[in-house]
Amino acid sequence: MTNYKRTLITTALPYANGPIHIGHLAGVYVPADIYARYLRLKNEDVIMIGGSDEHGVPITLKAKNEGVTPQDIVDRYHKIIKESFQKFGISFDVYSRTSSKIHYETASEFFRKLYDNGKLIEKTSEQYYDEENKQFLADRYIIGTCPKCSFEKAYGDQCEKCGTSLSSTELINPTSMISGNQPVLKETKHWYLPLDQYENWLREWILEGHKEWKPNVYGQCKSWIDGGLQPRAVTRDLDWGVPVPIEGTEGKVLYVWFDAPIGYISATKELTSDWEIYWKDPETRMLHFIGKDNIVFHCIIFPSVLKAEGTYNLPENVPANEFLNLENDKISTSRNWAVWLSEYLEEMPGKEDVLKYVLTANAPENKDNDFTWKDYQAKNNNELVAVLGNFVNRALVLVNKYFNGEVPVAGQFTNYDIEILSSILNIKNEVEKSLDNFRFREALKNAMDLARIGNKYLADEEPWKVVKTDIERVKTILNVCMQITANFTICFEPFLPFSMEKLRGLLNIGKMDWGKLGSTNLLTAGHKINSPELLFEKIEDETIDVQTQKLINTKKANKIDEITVRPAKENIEYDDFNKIDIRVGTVIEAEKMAKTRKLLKLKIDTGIDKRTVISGIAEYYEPKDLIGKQVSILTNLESKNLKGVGSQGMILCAENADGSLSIVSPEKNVKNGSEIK
Ligand code: B3M
Ligand code: ZN
Repeated sequence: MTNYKRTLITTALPYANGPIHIGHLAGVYVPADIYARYLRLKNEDVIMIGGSDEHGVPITLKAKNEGVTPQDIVDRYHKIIKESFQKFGISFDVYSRTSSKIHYETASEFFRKLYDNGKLIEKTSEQYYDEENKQFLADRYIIGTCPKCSFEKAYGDQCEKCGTSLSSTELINPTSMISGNQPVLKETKHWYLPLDQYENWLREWILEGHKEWKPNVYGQCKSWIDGGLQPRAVTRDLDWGVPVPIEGTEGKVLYVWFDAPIGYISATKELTSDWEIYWKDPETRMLHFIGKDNIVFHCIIFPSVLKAEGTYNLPENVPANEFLNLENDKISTSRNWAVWLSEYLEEMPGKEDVLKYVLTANAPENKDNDFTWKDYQAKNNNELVAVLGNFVNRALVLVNKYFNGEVPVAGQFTNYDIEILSSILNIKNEVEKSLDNFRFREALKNAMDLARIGNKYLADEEPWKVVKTDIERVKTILNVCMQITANFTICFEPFLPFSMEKLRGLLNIGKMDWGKLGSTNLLTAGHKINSPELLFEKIEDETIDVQTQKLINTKKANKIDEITVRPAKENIEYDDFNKIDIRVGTVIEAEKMAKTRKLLKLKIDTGIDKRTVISGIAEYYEPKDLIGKQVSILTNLESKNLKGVGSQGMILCAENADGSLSIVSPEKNVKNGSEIK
């Protein structure tokens, strides 16, 4: 669409059941924000919509686990998410929520219109029901054995082990997560959108009409359409959500994926009474920014809903991204494997733009990509500091030093000067071309080329040497450098808004339109700038080590969580147990056994005697830390020869998931020789 009057940008509504992490940012919010800021700089009519998705089973499940209400959960996370987006500088025009009154009205009206116009079909089917709790079970409320891979904790809609999507009736030994009982099948009535009837239209609209969509998006649409579409239920038996607006449907709500995209409309209503021109005027261009797991909902299902309603625009493009991994592992909320935005903002204050930069430079645009803290550090130090920051700093320092902070007058330009100045316009064109095609990492790279050109120019011209012989020439060189610097404030504004605000402060100038980018006279001679300050700071290893250590701790904690507890052993008689003689003793000597990695030689005062015990705990305990420590010792074990030393007994240890050992000691000090029973 080349002739559009305005743009409506929607960003996927994050579930309000957890905070935002870098995967969300890289996939959706950073690119959407860059794009919105770019259009605003061009003075285009644009609005960017966001909000929390507050319905759905993940929220009710979390509430149940914590023993609070779903409303408590969404109130908590909506606040956290909204605040961290705001601090991070994601420039939503409105950040709404789907539990709002306006959304309930909008979603119910929408459903009602489809229902009244006969666009939905009514169908009764058998679904799992928990008789103890008297409720139908959403797919996520049922676990059982995966028929494909035999994983015992597969969900009713998907096995997270092998990735197969399932329907709950396929599970072997289905169990209700609410009562723990086996659910029964019971008839229930629901409303369906007959997607099969939209298949031909979708084929034409997307597969014929939108070949320009990103290959990952187009490809997914094609495989869904080619695979044949089935009617899709748009209601659920659940007590949290927008109630189905039909008489006699108690206990039924709209399916979360039916109401959530309508949340974009509700949010627009909340923003402006002119909402209809953004949704219905054919000269409005609608763009959905989403992650790849949301493609089918935004390209197939929601457009079919809009088409069924009949008066709304369809999306013009859906620039969905692939996934971002973290240190070579899939980001996961349940495993706490993420960099959380709220924590980042606290632990790395003033580094909002650094994260935006790294996430854009590494954006998972065409394939999954990886975030690592080492790379974060390298991009900050080698690019933001050494290229962009370095040029700006040198230019500002020299103007302050030689010309008292006044932009000098340019004299006769050399060919090289002219070449440099005209490259700004070339770069503008490149950045535009990339942004217009949603290629954000390429756009950022193009913008960085301007900083590279500037650095090379300074290195070639060496004004700090020329100053000794030709001050007039230095004036020209630094005038050129100041024009480049002023152009940065436009060119980098969409990507690094906080830093460019700071740079404008240093240059003592206001915000300028995108149209001015490329101008070689943004700063007139004599304009007074402020004293220089660093735009970006080097990030030291220690800072990065803190972050990587956090991830190492998470890995450890997860490993311990994953421990599979061995089944109980067979019962024994008390008399059998009574044969075992376990005493409390104190370590009185400890040393490493020569030529072994694992063994310590201990002398234990058992209260009965003082004896030598060889124990395989050398990797987990320092000998000196053991002296004086009370341990549990199995005393009547047949003595054993280990590496030529007799061991009279065994120190009892608990074995961790990672195989490490932890000595079992009495909780309070007791007399040596006390029996453990
Ligand atoms: N809440 C799913 C997600 O976070 C969902 C997006 C809704 S967009 C209307 O992946
Ligand atoms: Zn499986």
